[in-house]
Amino acid sequence: MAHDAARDSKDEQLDAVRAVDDDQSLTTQQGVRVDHTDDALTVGERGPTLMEDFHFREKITHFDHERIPERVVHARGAGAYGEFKPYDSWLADYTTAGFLTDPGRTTPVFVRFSTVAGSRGSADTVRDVRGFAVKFYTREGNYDLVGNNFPVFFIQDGVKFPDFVHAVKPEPRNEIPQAASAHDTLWDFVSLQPETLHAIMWLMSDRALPRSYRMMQGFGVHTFRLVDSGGRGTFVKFHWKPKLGTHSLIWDEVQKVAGADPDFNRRDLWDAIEAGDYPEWELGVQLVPESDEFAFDFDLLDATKIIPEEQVPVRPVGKLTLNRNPDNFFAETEQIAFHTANVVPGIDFTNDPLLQARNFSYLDTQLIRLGGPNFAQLPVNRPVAEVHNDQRDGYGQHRVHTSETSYNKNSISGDRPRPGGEGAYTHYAEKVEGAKIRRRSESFKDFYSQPALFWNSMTDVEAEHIVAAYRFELGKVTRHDIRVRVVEQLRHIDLDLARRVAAGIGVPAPTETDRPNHGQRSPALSQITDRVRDVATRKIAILAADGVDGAGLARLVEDLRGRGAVPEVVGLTDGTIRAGAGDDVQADRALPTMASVLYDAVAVPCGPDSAEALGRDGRALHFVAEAYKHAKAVAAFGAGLKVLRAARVGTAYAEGTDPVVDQGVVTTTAHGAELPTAFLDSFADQIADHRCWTRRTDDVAA
Ligand code: HDE
Repeated sequence: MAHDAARDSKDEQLDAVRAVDDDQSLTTQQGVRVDHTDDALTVGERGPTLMEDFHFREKITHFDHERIPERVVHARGAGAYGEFKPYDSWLADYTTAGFLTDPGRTTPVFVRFSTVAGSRGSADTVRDVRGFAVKFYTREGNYDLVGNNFPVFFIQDGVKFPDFVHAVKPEPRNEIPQAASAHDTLWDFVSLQPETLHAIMWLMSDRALPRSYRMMQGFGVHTFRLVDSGGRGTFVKFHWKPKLGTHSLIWDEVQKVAGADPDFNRRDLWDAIEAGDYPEWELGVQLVPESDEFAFDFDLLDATKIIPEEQVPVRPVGKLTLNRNPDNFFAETEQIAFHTANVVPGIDFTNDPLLQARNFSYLDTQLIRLGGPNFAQLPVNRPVAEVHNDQRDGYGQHRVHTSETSYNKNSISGDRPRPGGEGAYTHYAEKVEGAKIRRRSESFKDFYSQPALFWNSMTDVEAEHIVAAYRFELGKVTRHDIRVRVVEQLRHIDLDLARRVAAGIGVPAPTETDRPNHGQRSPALSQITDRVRDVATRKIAILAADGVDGAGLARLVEDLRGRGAVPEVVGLTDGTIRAGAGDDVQADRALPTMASVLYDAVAVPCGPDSAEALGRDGRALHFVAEAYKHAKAVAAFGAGLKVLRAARVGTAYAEGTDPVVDQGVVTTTAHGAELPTAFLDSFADQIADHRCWTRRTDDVAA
């Protein structure tokens, strides 16, 4: 079938260039077999190394040149291959892009997720925006949708990008802090550049702490343009909605995860794909006819604004599935080169000044990162569409061009390659005229209404997290005047927000505002109001020691697996855990190498000896107590309840086999193979809830 052919051709291309390492003799780069690589060639056993040891010199020289510059922003990332398929053809009324409109087509993709501020080795779980960059290898050429997990950006004009990035990056004097926005220069910039306030509000929200790349939304951010077969344009915003819903970690947790597993998000993506739990997102679009360009109280060209979903619904287009991990991180995830100007017929730009700047920057940055103009020939960047042009030579040229000509027009090669023809990209014929000026449009100048919309749309717990985040970040700012200026800005968004933040950072609380909150809400902005409830792929720790109720544990594990969750038995050590009743159990993990922050929920099974041993172990008690503190689902059955009591977790426990659910803590006195279905259902229900926010403590809010 035609769509399989497109996919196969990408896979075949990759196969052809994939290095075959297995069962081969070691050779030099020239193909000469090497007899020995443990010792350099020396004069005698203790003598000097010889210049003529070409193997030694080649090996070391290559090693010395292994690094390429990391991305200036988005340096830390994780990627995967997959495919995109439209559900049906309705979008054909608006665009000629076949990969979005032909349900018979499966288009191969590579997606790279990333953090923005940190360097390549920084921790995954920091407070930051996440990159969500998708390369579609379409038959008409590569299309890159280089988006983020926030729908708005920090600045309106690309000329401010170096200023913004310099402000958020580690400070120039001492390169502190790494991968963190909580420092003077960022907040100095924010206080003086109010267009940042909307994206900053997102940054202070739970959106900046995704539980998983698989559980975050993606946005194209800019208003782009779809173009139909008649040349008619329609404004479009792109959205990715994760099948598993949008879920976050909490602040106390992310800081601990950064130590316990700095690769938390990268590992999560890798493990899910290896396990066959292929992450999925739905692509949706908001469409605005060109006649409605000025129908909004903000400018569609302003990338610091959203179109509220309640105003223009997100209409589903198709499904993205990630189903294959890369074979080599450097070759694929590091060398992939995205570019906002990689478009295909049917998709075009608008005059959003941020997008226009990006259309310059991404090509420019690849030249320095990938060392020359031939990076599109790297396997991960190669289109599945055929490439013919007269571009020649340059560093890293892999093609052996055989044509006698490299110019157009020519008579010698039959005027090939020749421009035009069916399917050629034609730019949308937008009419523009005006004077050359350096001036921000007046229509870009409302900096406060949309941050207020976001703030108004939060549930109480989300709002508390935002206040706590501002307090933390500004609490790290050493200059008092910067704190004061930020509170002054917040006052224009919402007086209550400004007062609550001020109270935590030693700044006098403002008493009035000249800009009252408009009171509007967009419920779609909350992660809690309208959330997807699902236990699929959630990780559950089951704490066990010798004497555990093997039959009850087996029933719990089987039940969770049946629901698509990922239970792991965490023992006091690795190895076999002897069961008091039922079968012995193999520990999947050992307590000293794991932490509750790496799991979504915790269960403590029956078995008096097991419970006794866990109840005496400080690490086990901390494990349960911390999960409780982080508002996660906790379950125990039979003697396992003792461990909850010892850890001071929960207050109302079951007194019989009927399960009791109290503040996300699920208990029953039953055990063994008779573990009631109602208990298992209740536990799954609590996990699906993501967190039990009614059990909040001040610590959690912070
Ligand atoms: Fe980027 N951005 N950006 N950016 N961006 C880069 O390109 C830039 C912006 C985004 O996984 C760089 O290859 C400018 C918005 C992602 O490889 C660089 C401006 C959005 C990625 C660059 C922006 C993004 C990048 C660094 C303001 C969300 C990672 C390395 C005009 C819609 C892609 C590279 C990957 C990467 C420039 C603003 C998202 C320097 C000048 C807005 C996801 O070219």
